[in-house]
Amino acid sequence: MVKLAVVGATGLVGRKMIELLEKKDIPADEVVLFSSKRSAGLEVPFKDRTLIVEELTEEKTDGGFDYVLMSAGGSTSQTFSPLFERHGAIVIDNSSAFRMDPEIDLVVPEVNTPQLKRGIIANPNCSTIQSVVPLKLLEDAFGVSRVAYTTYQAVSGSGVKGIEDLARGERGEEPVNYPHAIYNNALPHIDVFDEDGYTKEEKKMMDETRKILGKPELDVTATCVRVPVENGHAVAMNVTLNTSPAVSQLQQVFRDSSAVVLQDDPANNVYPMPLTASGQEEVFVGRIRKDGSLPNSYHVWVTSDNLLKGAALNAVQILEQLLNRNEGLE
Ligand code: 11C
Repeated sequence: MVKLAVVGATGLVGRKMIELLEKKDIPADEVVLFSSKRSAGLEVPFKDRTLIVEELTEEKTDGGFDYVLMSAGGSTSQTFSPLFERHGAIVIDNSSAFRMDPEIDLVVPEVNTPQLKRGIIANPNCSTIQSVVPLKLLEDAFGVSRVAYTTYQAVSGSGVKGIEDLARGERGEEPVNYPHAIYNNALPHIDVFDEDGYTKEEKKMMDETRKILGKPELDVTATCVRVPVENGHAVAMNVTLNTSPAVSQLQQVFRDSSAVVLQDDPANNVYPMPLTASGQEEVFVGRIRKDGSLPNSYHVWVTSDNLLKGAALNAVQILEQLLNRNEGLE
């Protein structure tokens, strides 16, 4: 008997989580949907029934849940994830609230497995997830000593508010969510600026990459940019390896792996794009070439659906990992 909760069930990521639970036929005997008071009462079709979204309160965390998929923002997670944990659930949290806590696992199933010192597992930032999947393959094959990221991030990463601002711009209206128009523009500004000039999004990519790969000394830097794309993040990675393999060897590593899809035939205009990644579950890699300006260095272009592999799908894959592990114990 598995009892599952989805918190933030009416948000962009929460809705994708519910779709994936159904699509992947996750063996949950009971599913309870939670939201804030504002969205409580909404009806959500799930399998052969209709679920009514409930307001999450402290008392309801004691509902006998085995697993909780949490996508309700940092402050809600800070309050409710430890309560669910205390009542015996394992929480898979999509917020940044616990990611860098040394006791908390930060998991991408293709890369690492949870140690479960705590009953909270953090789901990484979307642009980090799609980057570490190909990086781990390069790390295992050649060793990675440095990575510089430049991101091209879709407005859906900001939730419905971001999509609304893009639509406002198309209609010639002023933005509400972003400090400048996103339509016909590119903003080198995601999340707030730190004192050293980096944004929190850039820091997340740097810190989370080191933690997930288990390489605290890895040289990582990032520039994160919001672009007027509705859905699907792209990341230009400049990677320095420990050796100097041929480009064809990198391509072969990606071709041989089920964790990524290689799309690298520029002569025929084949390369990963947000438009073709959107709605898909995979991480796509291409435009692989040597960077002659630095020893052992390569360019790798990566796209993925930021709401799926970048958020809801990765969380559901962590849940599948846990359920399979429990099955193995029986
Ligand atoms: C964005 N990456 O595109 C962000 C969204 O820490 O999970 C996800 C923020 C996070 O704006």
